[in-house]
Amino acid sequence: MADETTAPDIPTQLEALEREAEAQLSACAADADFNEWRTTYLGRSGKVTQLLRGLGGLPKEERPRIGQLANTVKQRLAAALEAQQAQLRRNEHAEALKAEALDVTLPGEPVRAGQLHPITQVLNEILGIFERMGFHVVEGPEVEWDRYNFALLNIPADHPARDMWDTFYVDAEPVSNLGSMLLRTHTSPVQVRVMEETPPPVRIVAPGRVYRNEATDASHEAIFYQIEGLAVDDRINMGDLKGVLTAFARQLFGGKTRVRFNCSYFPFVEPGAEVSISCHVCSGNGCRVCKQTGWLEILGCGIVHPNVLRAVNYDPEKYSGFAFGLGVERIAMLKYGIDDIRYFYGNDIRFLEQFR
Ligand code: FA5
Repeated sequence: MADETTAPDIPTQLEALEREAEAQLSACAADADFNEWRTTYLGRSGKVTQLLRGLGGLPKEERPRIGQLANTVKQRLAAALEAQQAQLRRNEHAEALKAEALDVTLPGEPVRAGQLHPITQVLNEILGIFERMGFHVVEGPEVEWDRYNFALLNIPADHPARDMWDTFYVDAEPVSNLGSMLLRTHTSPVQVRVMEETPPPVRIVAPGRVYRNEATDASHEAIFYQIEGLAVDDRINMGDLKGVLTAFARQLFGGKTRVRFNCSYFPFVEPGAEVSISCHVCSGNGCRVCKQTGWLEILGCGIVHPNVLRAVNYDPEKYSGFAFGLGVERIAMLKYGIDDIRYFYGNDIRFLEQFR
């Protein structure tokens, strides 16, 4: 019978099919290949199943053996598929790891370190100079009362100097002995606050932000920094003021700097002066920075007015003092040859980075 003669071929065919399937499997490299392979060999109408269709023609007693053989082949192929897929996953994982591998010998990305703002740097430098001369650093409020910003500094309500120091007022009811609440126009109120609290001798510098109701231009900001200085003791005179400020200017701008005192007017000092330094760019010969004058103005100063001393219950017959107030941005501009104050607060990193 035909079926009888084909029966011994089934195991041989199974073996050949298994070898073919294994060869094909080893060439599979992606999920799609595996799916196709599974359909071709193990699917419901795959090659193994098709071969088993011949089982029906086998003698009855042969069928279980051949059927079992076929099942074993199927199981082996299924196991081979799983193993091959797992191997592929491992290879992919290893490749991914390799791709992500970090070469620790490569130079690192530089960390962008921050820095102090140029105004903070100059402010610290100025304070350091005065601290080494024995001045203490103190601070006062930026939101002030009329009393401290003006009245106790010998600037009564109708004084014309108020126009020069016009400011921004806080929308609050004036308080009887303090007056209106405002943003301070200078650091001079700190003088008064310190003297109110401390008996002489006093030697302080007071840095801080001040506010003015004015249009900005190359040398004016509406918000800027000042440093106030105050020394009160018995027998303090103009010579002390000149000595301290000359020493300060030479430390900041160089030992050859010449210092000039011109008469000036501030209601809270008498006499008052404006201090200029010889231009450090042209050594006083005249250039663009000093507008050909050879001199650069750096601050206002003077001998504390007796009215201010009286207002804080200091006896002007016994004590005297000097005071000064400088603009930090203006000093920084002179020190670094910057021709527009607005660079400081323009937040342009290319400008700020130059002060590392
Ligand atoms: C005053 O503010 C006085 N309180 C200074 C003083 C203190 C005099 C103690 C006597 C005794 P003045 O308004 O001139 O003075 O300002 C002082 C400094 O602040 C100026 O020399 C200048 O360097 C700076 N400054 C003034 N206005 C501006 C502004 N709008 N922008 C930037 N800096 C300014």
